[in-house]
Amino acid sequence: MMKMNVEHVSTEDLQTVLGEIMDAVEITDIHTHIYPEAFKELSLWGIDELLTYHYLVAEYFRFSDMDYDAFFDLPKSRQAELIWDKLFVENSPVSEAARGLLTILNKLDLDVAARDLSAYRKYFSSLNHHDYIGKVFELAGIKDVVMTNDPFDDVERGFWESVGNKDARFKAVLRLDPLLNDYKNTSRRLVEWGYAVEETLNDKSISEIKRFLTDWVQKIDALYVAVSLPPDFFYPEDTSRGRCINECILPICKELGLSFALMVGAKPAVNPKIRVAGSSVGKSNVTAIENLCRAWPDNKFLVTMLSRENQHELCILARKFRNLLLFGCWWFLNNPVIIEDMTRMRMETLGFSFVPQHSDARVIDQLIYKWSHSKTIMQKVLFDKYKDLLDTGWKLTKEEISRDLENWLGKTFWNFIGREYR
Ligand code: HDL
Ligand code: ZN
Repeated sequence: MMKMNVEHVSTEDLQTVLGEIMDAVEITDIHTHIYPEAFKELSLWGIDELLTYHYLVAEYFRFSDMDYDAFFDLPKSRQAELIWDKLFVENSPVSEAARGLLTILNKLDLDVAARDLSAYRKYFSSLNHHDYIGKVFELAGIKDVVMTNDPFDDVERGFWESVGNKDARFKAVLRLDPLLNDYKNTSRRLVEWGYAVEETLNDKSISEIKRFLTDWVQKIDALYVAVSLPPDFFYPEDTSRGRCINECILPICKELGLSFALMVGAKPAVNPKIRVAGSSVGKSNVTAIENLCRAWPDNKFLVTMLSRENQHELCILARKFRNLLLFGCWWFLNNPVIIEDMTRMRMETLGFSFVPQHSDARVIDQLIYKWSHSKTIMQKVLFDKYKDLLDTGWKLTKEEISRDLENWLGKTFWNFIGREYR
């Protein structure tokens, strides 16, 4: 066969080529908590929302002995000022969440050195919400984001039952924490909505829960079904959660061709006084995931675990089950020291067959810092891994590197969930 005169990437050019491709790749962010502007007060953006991000609220209380309720009773703008003064003026903002806010200001070409909160507020107040979303997606290199949609949240359910989502950049996911983690109280909500379920999971309840799932998957066009589970989650387990997974969720996911995302290891309300910021982390049981993947070979499982101590075992498990796709450096793992460790371990164990990151953004602007910080680390790992290849005499083309990153940051996810990669 005639040898094509293809251009190979030299070691000297590798860093530049990687940077260009990383800047150009269009990312699917597979797990976020952001909303299109049609969802009004749920669609958070701007400096005061960024400053009152629950990560920064938790960090504020590390330095303040202010009464918790007194803080939360303050207007958001005053909370923001207290956090700004404590974490950015009285102390250097070296934490990942604090540095992230400065990255956003920097990428928006604001004068970070000025430390001028009123100037930043003036800038954000001059912006148009819709246009700003486009600017953030462009700055972050994001093509589309996957939301977290909770039908049990009255405000969110109201938007789905009135305006719905018409912004193609925002994809939906059916999130089921209340159903799985608090079935007794949730069953009463389902009855209010016309689903003839009972507190006991009898056959009628099982079929009505399946009807509820089908109705909502179709209403929001869910890409997958998701749940956050505590560290003590196990499968199989003879609980309402275990039966709902076994007799409702997995059969419906199989019938509709949907993946089931399990996010395991969150300990809710460890300190309820700091509200959303009050959750913590616990080591989970990877065998639960092993049992699910083996018992349901025709179902697909997207999995992320919250404890650093679970990561290697989970990584090895992914080598055993092709219906398991690991994703992201979730929440308390989303710090550079851990992101680099996890990404290297996963790549050395799984090649490109995992989703390296998701932002978990709650405020739209956070896409900018969460992806800027992670792409820097991913590029560092990729340079080392590709250089290792070149050192063996292997040859690489730009097209191959582009292919790898397109798969890694989007196509692998879309292929796994069985949806058209645009
Ligand atoms: O349950 C989840 O999806 C978590 O990501 C929580 O939303 C958590 O509070 C969070 O925001 N993590 O980043
Ligand atoms: Zn989340």
